[in-house]
Amino acid sequence: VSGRIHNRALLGRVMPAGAAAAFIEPGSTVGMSGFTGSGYPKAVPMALAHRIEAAHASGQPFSVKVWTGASTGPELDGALAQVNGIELRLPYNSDPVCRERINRGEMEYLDMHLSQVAPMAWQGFLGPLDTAVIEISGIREDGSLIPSSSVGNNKTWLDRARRVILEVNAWQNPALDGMHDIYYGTALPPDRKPIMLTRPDDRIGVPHFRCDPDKIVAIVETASPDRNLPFAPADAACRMIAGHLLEFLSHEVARGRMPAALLPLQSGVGNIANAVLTGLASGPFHGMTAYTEVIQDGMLDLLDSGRLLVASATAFSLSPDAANDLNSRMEAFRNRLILRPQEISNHPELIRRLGCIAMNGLIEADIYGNVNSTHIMGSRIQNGIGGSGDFARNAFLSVFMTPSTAKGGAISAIVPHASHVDHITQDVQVIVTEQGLADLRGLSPRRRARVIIDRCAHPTYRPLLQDYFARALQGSYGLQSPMLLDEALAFHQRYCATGSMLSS
Ligand code: 0RQ
Repeated sequence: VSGRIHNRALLGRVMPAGAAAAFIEPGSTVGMSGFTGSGYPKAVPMALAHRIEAAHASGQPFSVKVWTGASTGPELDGALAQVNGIELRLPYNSDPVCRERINRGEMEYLDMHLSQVAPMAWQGFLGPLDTAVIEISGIREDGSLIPSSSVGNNKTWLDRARRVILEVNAWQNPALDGMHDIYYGTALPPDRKPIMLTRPDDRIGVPHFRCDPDKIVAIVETASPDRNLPFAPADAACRMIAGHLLEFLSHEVARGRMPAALLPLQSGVGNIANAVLTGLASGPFHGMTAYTEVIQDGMLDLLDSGRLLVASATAFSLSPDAANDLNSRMEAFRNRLILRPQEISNHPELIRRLGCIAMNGLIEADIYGNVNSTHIMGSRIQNGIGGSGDFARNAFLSVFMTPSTAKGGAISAIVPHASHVDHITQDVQVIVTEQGLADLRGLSPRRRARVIIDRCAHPTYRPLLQDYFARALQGSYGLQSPMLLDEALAFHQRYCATGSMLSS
């Protein structure tokens, strides 16, 4: 026993993962903790996967619907998808086994704005929640729960589920206690009240989850690390993207359009977003804050550099080295990091009030600035929209970043027409590639097209895009956003047919 369970009555409910997983019925809905590879349950989902596998081997159907905060880890999404145990998954996934199943049409996937998941669960749109499986770092004497390395939708799953299974993970640092801010003031319309958070470091809630002890049917003790992939070292393209963006932000400060400490930063997932944060650590800005979803390696570097004063998020998303580093120095960071429920970290009201600078990755952007963050060639899901929509629409400044090409140059990230749209042109103010930065604010669609093609497209694709745009100006049905209907997706068609968007 880890000594992390201080409530005597609940000590009696400790059991092995297999016994806990037996509470989960075929066809039921399970709300799991976990957000970008942290704070997800690690033992019960594996035990459930074994149960499912055994059921399938004896010819019994067995699958569950899985709701989470965002992506989790191989012991959850990977293990359950491997045995074909997930009927429906929401709201964000980056697991490769799940991705394959989704793209083969074997798994339903509901890709949702992360801020909307908890409210929709409360509204009842998603159906009933049977079981919550939540990783925590401890149970207090009074039965309240100490959250672990992500908060995500845990508060909502604990409140809404008929029964609760807890995983108490002794790997999680005890110094996490006190870092969380769980807000219990949300309500459904017409009873919603303003959320009184006006600075990224405001605390508006309590440090622990409440949970009706009668609903807790099982507690499983674990001691396993969060599993995350290391970030790739920043390559030349990443560094150039970061350089263009830092130069632009300096310019905005010089023009008096932003304070010298910038505005609260939001940074998405992925290598480029991480490289921008690393760049900021040696840039000219001091006294920065972050109001974001995930704390990745670059955010810790920024805190270490002293440039970033405080970061508010819903989860850590760290490489194994950074996770170990943070774990060894958690005390030092405790007062500068706040983890909140994702409906608060991503709340449109708060993002708009604080005036965040949103910085997210993209799959492709079209010449008018519509952004596709999720689908390859219009139909294959990569990850999901995640929180990018929550932030892009409501931010003070919405920036999207990408290398100008993918797959060794066979794909242009700038295309005549986006094959799928997650962020409409009105929600996209700046696009950055290693080629340059397009400031789209105040520009009409035709002007946007010229700037995006000239500043962001790769030189190999620029003439093709210029040629398309010139002909669209001649042959389009209307001239607000010129388009050749029979050619708009020709880049994508060519890639699917030949493996390259370049014409032969
Ligand atoms: O695939 O690994 O097979 O080579 O997409 O691309 O260039 O490594 O970039 O890691 O920054 O991810 C949009 C996916 C970018 C991410 C996306 C392929 C590319 C590679 C990854 P391989 P990179 P990144 C906060 C905000 C949506 C959610 C979001 C994302 C892989 O940023 O998921 O913003 N965003 N959340 O080869 C074909 C293209 C491609 C392409 C990239 N045009 N065509 N493949 N790739 N562009 C966090 C949360 O919400 C939780």
